[in-house]
Amino acid sequence: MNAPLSPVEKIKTASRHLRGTLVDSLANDVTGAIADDDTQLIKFHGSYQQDDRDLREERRQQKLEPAWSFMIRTRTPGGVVTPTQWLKLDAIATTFANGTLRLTTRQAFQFHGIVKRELRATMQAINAALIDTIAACGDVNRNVIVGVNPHASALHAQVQDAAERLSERLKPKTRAYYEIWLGEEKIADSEAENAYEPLYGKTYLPRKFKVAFAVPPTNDVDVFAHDLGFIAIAERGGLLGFNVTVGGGMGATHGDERTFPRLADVLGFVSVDQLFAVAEAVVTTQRDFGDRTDRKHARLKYTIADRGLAWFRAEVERRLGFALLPPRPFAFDHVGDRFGWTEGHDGRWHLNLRIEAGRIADRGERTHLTGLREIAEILDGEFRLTSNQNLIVANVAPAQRAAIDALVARHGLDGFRSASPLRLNALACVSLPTCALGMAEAERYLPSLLDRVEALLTAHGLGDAPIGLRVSGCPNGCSRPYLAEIALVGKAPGRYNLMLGADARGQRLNRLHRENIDETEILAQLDGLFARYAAEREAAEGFGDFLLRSGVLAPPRSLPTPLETTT
Ligand code: SRM
Ligand code: SF4
Repeated sequence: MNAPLSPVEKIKTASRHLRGTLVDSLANDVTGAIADDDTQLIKFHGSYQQDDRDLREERRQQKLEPAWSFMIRTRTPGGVVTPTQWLKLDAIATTFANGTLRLTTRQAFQFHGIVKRELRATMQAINAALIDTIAACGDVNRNVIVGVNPHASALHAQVQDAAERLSERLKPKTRAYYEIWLGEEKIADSEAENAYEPLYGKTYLPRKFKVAFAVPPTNDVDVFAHDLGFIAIAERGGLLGFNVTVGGGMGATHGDERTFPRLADVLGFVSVDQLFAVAEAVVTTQRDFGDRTDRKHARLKYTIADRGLAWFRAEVERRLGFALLPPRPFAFDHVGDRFGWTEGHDGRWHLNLRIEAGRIADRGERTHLTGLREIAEILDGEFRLTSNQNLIVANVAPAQRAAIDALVARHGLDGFRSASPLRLNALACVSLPTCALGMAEAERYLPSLLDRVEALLTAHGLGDAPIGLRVSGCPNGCSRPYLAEIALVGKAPGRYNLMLGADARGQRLNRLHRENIDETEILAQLDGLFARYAAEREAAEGFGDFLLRSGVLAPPRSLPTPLETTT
C-alpha cells in the first residue's frame, strides 16, 4: 500500500494556489495567531508565525496565549539593495519589527516580532520599497544566492544577471500574494487561477528548493549545500556557461538515519542559454518524483540518493531533449568572505563589513543600525548581502571612501579590522528566542563562545589560524554547520554535538566527534586538538585537513569531486 501524502500536501491542494483562509485569519482579532493550515500557507508568502520562547512559560502560567508574532523574509536575489531601499527596510525594522534587521545565510533580510494586526502594513511597506517576499519560504524555489561583489569583475555581473533572471523564472505565478497583502482584485474563476501556476501546479514542490551560483575560486555560497547549483565557467574573462550541481542539502534530524547532510553531485555543463531549461528540468523532476509522503525525506537530495545519479541525469536529459556536456574543470580556494576594501574592475570600491550573526541593531557603542542608515543616506553605490550573514557597502566612488570609513569607525562597524580569522568567518543561525525548532542557543551564544575559543587559540599560538566555526541551534543546519571545520549542532539547552573535519573550500562534510556535550567538554576537546594542531600541523595545513591526516578523525565520508583541479 502506498504511504499517505503528508498533511501539508492536502493543505496545498485545498488552498486555491496559496490563498487558504489567510484573509479571514488576518481579520480575526480574537487571537494573535492565524489558523493552523494558514501557518503552512503563509510561508509561501515569505512569513512564519512564531512565538517568543523566552516568554512561553511565563505566559502559560498567566494563562495567556503565547506571545505570537511573525517573521518576514525578503526575496532579494544575490542580496542587492539600493540605499533608498535600505532606508525603507530600516524604517520597517524600527516601525513594525523588533528594531533589528537580520541578514541571513541566503542573502535575505529578516524582520522579527511583527504582530498580526501590522502584518499587512509591513508587507505593503516592503513592497513599497520594490522588494517582495514571495517564495522566500515554502515548498518552492527560495531566494537565489550568488557569489558576492559582481562589480569586482565583469564575470560577476553576468552571473548576477543570470541569477536574477532565473529567480524571476522560478517565482510562483499565483496572484494570491497580491490579493491578500496588496489588495489586488480577486480572480473569481478557478480555471484562470490554475493557469497561473504552469511550473509548480497546485501542489507546488514536495519541499523547499534552493539554488546557488558560485564564481570560482570563491565558494562563499557553499554551492554543494544546494538542491541546484551553478558553478560559473569562464573563458577569456567572459561567462561561457555553468557546471550544474544537484542534490546538496544540510538538514537532518537527530537519531533519524534516513536523514543526512549531503554534498551535491556535479551533473554536467550547460551554456548560458540552456540555464532556464536545465533548471526547469531539475525542478520538475523533483516536483514529479520527490517524496510527498514524508517531509523529512522530501528534499531533492533524497530523490537522488534513493534513485541514483544516473537515473536522475537520464530523467533530466529526457526532459531537456539533449544530453548534458561533461563538466568543465574548476577550482575553489576558499569559503567565507574577504573583508575590508577591494577595488572593482571599473575603479569603484567595495567594503565588506563583518556583521556578527547577521544581526544589525543598536547595542551600546555598537550603533550598527544607525551607522548603516547614515551610510545609506550618503552612499551613491548599493548594498550587497553576503551568504555569510555579512554586508558589502558596494560600488563606492573613490571620493566617498573616507566619509564611509569615518561612519564605519564612529558606529563600531570596524570590528573586521581587528577581529581574528575565527571570528570573521563564524556563523550562527537565529535559534532562540524566535525559532520554534531551536534546541540550544546559537546567535545569542556566539559572542561568548567566540571569546572562549579565541582564548584557547591564542594560548596555543594559533590566534591567526583561519579556522571555520559554525553554530546551529538544531540539526536543520541553517548556518550550514556540516561544512565547517568546527561545528556545534544543538541537542538540548546548553548541549551540542561537536562536529569536526570539513575542509576550507566547502567540498567535504564534517562528522560527529562528540555527542551531546556541554561547553566545558567542548572547550576541553578543542584545547587538546588545538595543542596537537599547533605542534604537528604542516605548512598551510587547515585544521579540518589536519584532523584527518593525523588520524584524529576517520577517513572522509565524501571526497572532493574528481573534477576539481588544484591549479
Ligand atoms: Fe533555515 C527552518 C532560519 C538558512 C535549513 N530556518 C528554518 C526556520 C524557518 C524555522 C522553522 O521552520 O520554524 C528558521 C527561522 C528562524 C528565525 O526565527 O528567524 C530558519 N534558515 C534560517 C536563517 C534565517 C538562518 C540564519 O541565521 O541566517 C536562514 C534564512 C535563509 C533565507 O534567507 O532564505 C536559513 N536553513 C538555511 C540553510 C542554509 C542555506 O540555505 O544556505 C539551511 C540548510 C540548507 C538546506 O536547506 O539543506 C536551512 N531551515 C532549514 C531546515 C532543514 C530543511 C531540511 O531539508 O530538512 C529547516 C526546517 C524545515 O524546513 O522543516 C529550516
Ligand atoms: Fe532554527 Fe534549527 Fe535553523 Fe537554527 S538551525 S534557525 S535552530 S531551524
